[in-house]
Amino acid sequence: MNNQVETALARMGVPLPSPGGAKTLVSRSPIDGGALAEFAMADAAQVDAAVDRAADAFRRWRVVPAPVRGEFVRRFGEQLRTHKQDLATLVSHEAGKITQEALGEVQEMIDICDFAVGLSRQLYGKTIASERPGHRLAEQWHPLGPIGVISAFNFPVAVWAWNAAIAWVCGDPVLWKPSEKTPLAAVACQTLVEQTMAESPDVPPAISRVVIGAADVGQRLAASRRLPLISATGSVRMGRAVAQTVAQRLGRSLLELGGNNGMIVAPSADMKLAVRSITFSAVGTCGQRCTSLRRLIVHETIADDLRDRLLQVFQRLPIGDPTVEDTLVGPLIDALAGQAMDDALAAAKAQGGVVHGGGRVTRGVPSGGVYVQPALVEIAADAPILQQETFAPILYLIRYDDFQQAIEIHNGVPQGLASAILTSDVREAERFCSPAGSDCGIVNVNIGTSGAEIGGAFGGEKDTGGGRESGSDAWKLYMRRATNTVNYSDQLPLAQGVHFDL
Ligand code: UN1
Repeated sequence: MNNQVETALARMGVPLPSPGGAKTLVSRSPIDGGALAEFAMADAAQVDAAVDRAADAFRRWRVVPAPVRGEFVRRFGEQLRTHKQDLATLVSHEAGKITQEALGEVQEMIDICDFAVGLSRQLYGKTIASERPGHRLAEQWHPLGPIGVISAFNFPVAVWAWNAAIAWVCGDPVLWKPSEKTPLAAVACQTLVEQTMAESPDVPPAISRVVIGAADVGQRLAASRRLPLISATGSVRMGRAVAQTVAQRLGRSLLELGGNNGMIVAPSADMKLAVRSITFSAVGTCGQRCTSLRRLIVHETIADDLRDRLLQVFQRLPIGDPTVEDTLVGPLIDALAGQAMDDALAAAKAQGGVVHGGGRVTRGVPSGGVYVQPALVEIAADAPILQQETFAPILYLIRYDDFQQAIEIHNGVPQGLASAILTSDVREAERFCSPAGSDCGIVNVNIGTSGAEIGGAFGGEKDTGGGRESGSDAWKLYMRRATNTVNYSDQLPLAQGVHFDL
């Protein structure tokens, strides 16, 4: 195991796993392919036992006052502040993120904890004017039950935290199945939770559990009637399978799936701002965010200029070991991701695309990792490859001449997560934000597609799955609403003026 990882684990007090049982999972660093740790995979009986314990914990946790639950989340946020650097080190080594982005991911966890603490005193229900005299009509929000969280490798800790912090203040225990590629970061988070619990006697320990395993563990959670909500982040394929299983038992699912995000660059765009925002969105996290920019829809009058500026920047991007300061592009997660990138570029070429860059980087990078030169591909709007999201730094450049056509190209894909327009024309900006504009869940003006704040609701439409998590009123999905009608009179008037006289 790597020294930096060992030190970070020791500083956080993470016990090194000692896997028993037949099936184990080896976590490997995308930096050099080296093994980080080996974990036992949960079998069906262990998953069921974890669900049972979560269900028991729910009975106790749901009656703890929400502000007291918030106090626990506040302390967990403090613990994250103390270990921000350590956890970020694990994220860098296990997911391949550059230090700045790994720190940003942990900051996102801290931010959602702060948000959830405030929320714990604001789980408001409405009081509604009753049509009947002497009646009070109001709604209350109650804890929903244990929640299953299935997360992806690319945000190995933050997306769980969005769910966990909100679920906990809402009164729900959380069972977490992390990506098979990032179990170590999950175990470290669980350790920090347990340390917070040691000083919180009100908290039933089983409100937080990690269950490590492959798709069968996710499916077992999805099928469990005792988990009223499954929140899943990952591929459209995974989301479809989970959603069908959850729907079968009429459970609730919150899905955050593929992005295939687009940006329109209008003639009036600020070009300096364009180059920075496009580059961060397209190559940040090596193009492996759900929010990564994949389709650049550029007005034909500025397309050549913007292409040249981007190519210049792409050519001198520092690519390599993500833990080295100044690196801006780390490795792809694994060899399969490298293959997917190669396949997409070959398909783009076959469909008439002009490919710039996109090759492997082998010099000045650690051996054993998959390091790539980001690709820029000039291609026609109707190329079939544009319909598909590839989790790699490939930026397709499409030319447009008419603004309405640009919006149609933009919306003409199955996914609908993040979108952006760069323009100084207020009419274009507002049209993009209007009901006839972008059909995505995230619609940005003069910033890139990635890097959303936690305060807004996060998620998207169409194949992205329709879920919203993180800020705003996403908390409502983690609670059940009870509508109360209380008659404090000595009469029994019926609603809708119905007479039913005995
Ligand atoms: C994801 O890629 O699943 O908006 C989440 C962003 C981050 C979250 C991305 N705040 O890029």
